[in-house]
Amino acid sequence: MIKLYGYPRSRSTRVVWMLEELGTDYEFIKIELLEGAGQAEDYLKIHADGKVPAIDDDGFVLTESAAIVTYLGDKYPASKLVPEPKTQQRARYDEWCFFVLSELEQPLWTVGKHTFVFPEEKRVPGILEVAHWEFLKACKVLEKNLAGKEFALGDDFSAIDILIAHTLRWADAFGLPTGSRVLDAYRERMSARPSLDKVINREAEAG
Ligand SMILES: N[C@@H](CCC(=O)N[C@@H](CS)C(=O)NCC(=O)O)C(=O)O
Repeated sequence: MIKLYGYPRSRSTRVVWMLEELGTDYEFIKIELLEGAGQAEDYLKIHADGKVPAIDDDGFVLTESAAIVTYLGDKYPASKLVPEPKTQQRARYDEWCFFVLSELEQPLWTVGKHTFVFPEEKRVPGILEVAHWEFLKACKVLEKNLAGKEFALGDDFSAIDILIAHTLRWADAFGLPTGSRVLDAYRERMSARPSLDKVINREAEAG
């Protein structure tokens, strides 16, 4: 059974969401990040930087949320949650993945780091305004791409919707408006998926 090392309402939520969409069994192992468990010697053997998520699939250890979600989609091709490798649709999926991680998440995480993640002496308040501006720029691009579409890749839900919607839900939780009705409606549509209730329950069980 796949082991997922995670922490509720973190980037490991993306992997929990994917596993719930797949309907496969998995073990959720909570890493008590706030108590420093990420830096424990044993956990550093799994994730060299002591972060979540990480998975252990029968001895194969993988980190990075987008890489894990994609790996799981490839492992269960019948789910059609990740387009087949070596196709144009897969290239489109990859394009979205890189966009989410490098353009959309990056300024959002800058806001997170400089408001509640970093120790106070490392926070630079002046960066918040420029990070929000950058986030809104990325939102505009996303809006153009999502306009008139039910899902990011067209008519069917896919793993990229998990990555985008999770990031938009994070922005909402951080109190950062997207400034876009299209994006807000998309986020709410994705949030209404039954799998997300299961994600919330599974994370709540972990404490
Ligand atoms: N790019 C990584 C980022 C992982 C990451 O930063 N995880 C955070 C939780 S959302 C973490 O574990 N932070 C603990 C730390 O920085 O020590 C991914 O997408 O998996």
